[in-house]
Amino acid sequence: AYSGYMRWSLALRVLTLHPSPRVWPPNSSSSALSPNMFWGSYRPQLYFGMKTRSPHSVVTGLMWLSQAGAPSLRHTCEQGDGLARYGWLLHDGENFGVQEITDRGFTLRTEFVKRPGGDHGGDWSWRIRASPQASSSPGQILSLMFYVATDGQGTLTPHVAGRRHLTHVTGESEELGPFTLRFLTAEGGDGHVSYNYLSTTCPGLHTLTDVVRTSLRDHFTHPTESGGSRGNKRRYFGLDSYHPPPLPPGTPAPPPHTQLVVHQLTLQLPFQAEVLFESGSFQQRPGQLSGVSLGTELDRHKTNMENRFQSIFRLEEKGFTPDQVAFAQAALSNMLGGMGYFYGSSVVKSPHNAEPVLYPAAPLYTAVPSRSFFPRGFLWDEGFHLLLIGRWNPSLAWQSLGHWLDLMNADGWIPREQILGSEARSKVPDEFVIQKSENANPPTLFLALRQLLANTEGDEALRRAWPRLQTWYDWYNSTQAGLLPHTYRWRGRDQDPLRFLNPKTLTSGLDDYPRASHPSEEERHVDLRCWMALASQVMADIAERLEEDGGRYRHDHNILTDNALLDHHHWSERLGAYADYGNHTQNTALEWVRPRAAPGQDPRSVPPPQLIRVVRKPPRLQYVGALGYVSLFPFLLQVLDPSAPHLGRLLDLIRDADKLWTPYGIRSLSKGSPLYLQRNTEHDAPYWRGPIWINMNYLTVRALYLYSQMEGPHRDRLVSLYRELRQNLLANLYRQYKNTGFLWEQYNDQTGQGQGCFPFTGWSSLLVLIMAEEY
Ligand code: 6A9
Repeated sequence: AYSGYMRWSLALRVLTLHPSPRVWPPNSSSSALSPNMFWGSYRPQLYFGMKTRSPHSVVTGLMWLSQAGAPSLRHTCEQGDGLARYGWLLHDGENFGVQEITDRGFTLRTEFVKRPGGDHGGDWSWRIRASPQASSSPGQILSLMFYVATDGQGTLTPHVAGRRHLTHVTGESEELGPFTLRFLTAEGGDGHVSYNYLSTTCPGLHTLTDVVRTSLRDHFTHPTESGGSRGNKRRYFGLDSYHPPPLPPGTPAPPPHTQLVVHQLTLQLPFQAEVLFESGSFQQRPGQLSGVSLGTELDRHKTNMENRFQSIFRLEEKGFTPDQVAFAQAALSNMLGGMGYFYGSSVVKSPHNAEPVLYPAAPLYTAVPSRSFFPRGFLWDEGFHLLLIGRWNPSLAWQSLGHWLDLMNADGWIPREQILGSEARSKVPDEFVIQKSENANPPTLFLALRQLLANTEGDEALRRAWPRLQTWYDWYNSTQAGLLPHTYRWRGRDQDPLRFLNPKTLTSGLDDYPRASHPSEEERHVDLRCWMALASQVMADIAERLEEDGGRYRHDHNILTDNALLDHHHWSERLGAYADYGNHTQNTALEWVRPRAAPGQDPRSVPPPQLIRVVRKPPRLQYVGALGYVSLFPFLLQVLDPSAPHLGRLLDLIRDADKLWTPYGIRSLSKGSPLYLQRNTEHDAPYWRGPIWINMNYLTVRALYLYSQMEGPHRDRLVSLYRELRQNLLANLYRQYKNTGFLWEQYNDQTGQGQGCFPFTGWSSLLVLIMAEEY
């Protein structure tokens, strides 16, 4: 609509970061200002690895390779690896972590602990214990590969004893200064260790697995006592040398971006290996952090964490068994151990640019929903994550929250999914990379903020965040407004009406949850309205805390919580619940349609049949007849008055097993809803159309609890529903974790079984707060 100068200045605004001082200035994560948080397991996409919170960190990691059967190299967390279980048992987000990984026939225990000192983030040590499972055949041989790699800056020097034994690596980088990485002699095995190493360069961190894989040769032999008749030697796959794939003639070789040094040790199970990182500026080192002293440090941190966990969540007092407490500790630990530090640019599309363009490069310290499948930041997921993280350590929550707000542009937009850096990019198919500048995502950071306001620890960050929060709030109000005053509409719904049974609304976070069948300007979305009611309240509270003028936020809040107006816009008497409104028909279906050959056309050139949507009855403006999570929002976010007549009716729907209630939690869409468990396309299985999601169940359980504390006619019912739902959720999550080894993305509403991706230790970990009754 705009032309020339106007258009380009709008295009530029999209790519311009918000001009107010950042909540976390660029150096705030540096070793100088935040030494104890400099190193960490900030590569959650790996089974085990560490880096620093700096843009182009030197990285370290572990790969392993079982020498039994077909070789399969493990490095990045992959569902396809088929590991029986893996995850952090303990991880305090700051000092140490203990993880257990069950592969085929053996278990790896990976532990790290940090030791502050010097000017560059201090030292750390790793201990890897590899043990055979009782059932596995004796004499199994395993290789561990420890590596260190640069990301465009710094140098590494391998130190090799004999032919192939890498004993240590010295190096230096901008942010680490000089350092040494030592590989101590492994203990255990049957006394024989075979060594290999690799020192090479490659185009970037995203190629590490490939480089190592293609450097393996199986002509090495490992001496064993039980090796059988052939001279007690066994062939194994070892690192040999890396030969980059041939380039087409005339193509210049890409400049080496990454230097990679790998130490491989091969030995019989069980054994234990230690790796030590020593910072050059650490002057008064009280001895090596290895062996007994490493064990002592790990124990000290474990005890600290267990005590702190006990005092914060008090699960023993609530009658949980030690095993259930360990389950909760693992859930929290996976949330914390899933925190990553990413750096890079989003790829952004705006209405003012024909082509996608790069957003400014920036850092993001954030938790991730899933280490295997989505190891990156998602805006609305993070608001839920921070509810748990903030209870454990408000400072970590503030650091993440500030990083997210610092990604805001001058208009007030924050890209929803953060795919930053080459490692993150390599995990995402191209079509999912682009972020659109008109698209929102629920402002759940306000949920987190409301909780963080309970103490004053973050007040300085809050003050810096204030201008950004104001712009953010305005962005929702100006870009996601509905046609009528005080109504809202998610932008960015799928536009192609032929392709989808019901066009998706990815921006709402509820993806394929049914909305109006025909997206239009008349639409209004009740979930977004309730999110904005929450936002207005938190904005007013923050203004008060900062002694700023919050009048307009209070004003908005009063209107958005006016129950008569809410009912007027969103109560559907026919549905008996709150609803979206829009151009809608219930009478749609997917059908196979075979295009007809034109007269005289060769029948073989007619395109194959297509599954498309057919509309049997034309849409009209009306409430959308979908009953599910969206129908509950005024209750979930406490917009509804405790004495509202509709409250009782929502409780009926919640408790009705033919509608939302299951023995495992509240399902996303009523059994009686037309789109219940319906696919959206041939390839799109139902997602938010029946399964149980834990973020929404957390909000439900919490709402039941909060309303049960208020004066009102339904208190007894609220109390009993609260108890029942809490019990159902916890029993099922615990059972699934025990049976499958993982927490999952969603849970089947018929069986309670975990489904979707795993491990999913994002909002599913909110179970800890449900156990602790922290709402
Ligand atoms: C697809 C495939 C390797 C979908 O938890 C993150 C989000 C939620 O924010 C959202 O509410 N998940 C939920 O409906 C996962 C989204 C994953 C999209 C990436 C690319 C990568 O394949």
